[in-house]
Amino acid sequence: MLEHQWIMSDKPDDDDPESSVLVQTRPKTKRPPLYKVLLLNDDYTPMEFVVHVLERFFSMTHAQAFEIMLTVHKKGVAVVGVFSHEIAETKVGQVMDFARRHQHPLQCTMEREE
Ligand code: TYC
Repeated sequence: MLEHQWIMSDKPDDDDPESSVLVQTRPKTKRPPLYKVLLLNDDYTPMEFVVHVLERFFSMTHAQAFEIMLTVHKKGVAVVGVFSHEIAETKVGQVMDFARRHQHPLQCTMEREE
């Protein structure tokens, strides 16, 4: 993205450092990156537990949660939400902690969006 532009004087002089100036052409308001939260499949975590996790931490309806759980079960992984870095980290932590407390190997990770 072009955020600066060289403005030359009428009579450019390569030897004179003040014959051109760097000015800002528009304010730099870069949006902070977003992060995908991914849920991974495994062979041991019960389907109902995954559905409950999606309802509880990702505010999905039972039908939405069931559908996403099945996608993870069949494909191995699915994006369950897209958040700021801080919120994504919190969600991952909540899921991992909840799974560990219930002794399920469920894995949840985050990945920066392009
Ligand atoms: N594969 C698990 C089973 O058959 C269910 C499952 C779905 C586990 C999604 C993890 O993220 C997951 N019990």
